[in-house]
Amino acid sequence: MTEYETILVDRKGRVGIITLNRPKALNALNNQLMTEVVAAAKAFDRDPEIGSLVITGSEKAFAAGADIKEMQDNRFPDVYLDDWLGPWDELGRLRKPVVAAVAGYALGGGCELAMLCDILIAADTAKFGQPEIKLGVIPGIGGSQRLTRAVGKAKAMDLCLTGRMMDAEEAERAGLVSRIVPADQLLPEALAVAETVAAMSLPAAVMMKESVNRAFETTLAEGVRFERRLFHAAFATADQKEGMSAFAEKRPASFTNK
Ligand code: CO8
Repeated sequence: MTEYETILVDRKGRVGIITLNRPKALNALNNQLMTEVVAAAKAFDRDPEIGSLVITGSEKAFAAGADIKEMQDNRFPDVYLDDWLGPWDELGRLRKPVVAAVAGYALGGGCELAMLCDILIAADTAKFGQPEIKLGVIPGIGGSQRLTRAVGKAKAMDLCLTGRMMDAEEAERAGLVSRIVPADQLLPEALAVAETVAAMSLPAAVMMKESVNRAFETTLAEGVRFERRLFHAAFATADQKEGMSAFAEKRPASFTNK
């Protein structure tokens, strides 16, 4: 397996696990970490033995945002011409489902990274926020867009304009988080969810992810049309035949991802 310095990479069955690992900086997202997370995630995405991913951090911090010390001297022409942070968008283009397992701080880029994932599971210790305004900037990898779609304008404006943090309960009520678990159950729960997803037909899971994501990008009518085309296409897979035969024969399905 490739050597990384700012993340740990592991696999459990068909689940690829990426753990952010810059404990001294509360997993602040520097350029090296960005490059490594994107490379590791894309490698899992290409790996036929992997069906889903988990991205997690430490007990204290999922990630406390972009690395402020690294970026403080950035200049506009350089970051603009380099398309700085552009690689993060590649996480949003992963085909396989990604579970974010968030404990502690998920601030700024950390909250944005969690929102780039598909299922967000929070420990009861999680704290979410977009505090960029306190630094004189705004979010840079989709925070103002994805947070608004997730929690609505009122709460997004509240969080982004004041820079305050919200706890896991508030995040779940607002629709950012899909479930909250006790902190010591976070990784087992996230892995169980990822394993459940990875045991499904991979083509169906990828279609499902693509179809749900389409809801954020298009009109209802277009989204329903898109879903209908993929639904029809699912009948071209061996897994559809297997899934429905297994139901009729009252046995568990055994998918081949074909
Ligand atoms: N960048 C760099 N270093 C950090 C960051 C950060 N974002 N957060 C924490 N650290 C470092 C601290 O400097 C400190 O280092 P040292 O020991 O060398 O002084 C160490 O981590 C521990 O931090 P604290 O001592 O501050 O720990 P506390 O428990 O007292 O406080 C907090 C924890 C509240 C999380 C506090 O560290 C904090 O406020 N951090 C900054 C949070 C923040 O403003 N995040 C937003 C950053 S801007 C951003 O994300 C822009 C998004 C644009 C794109 C994103 C691309 C990835």
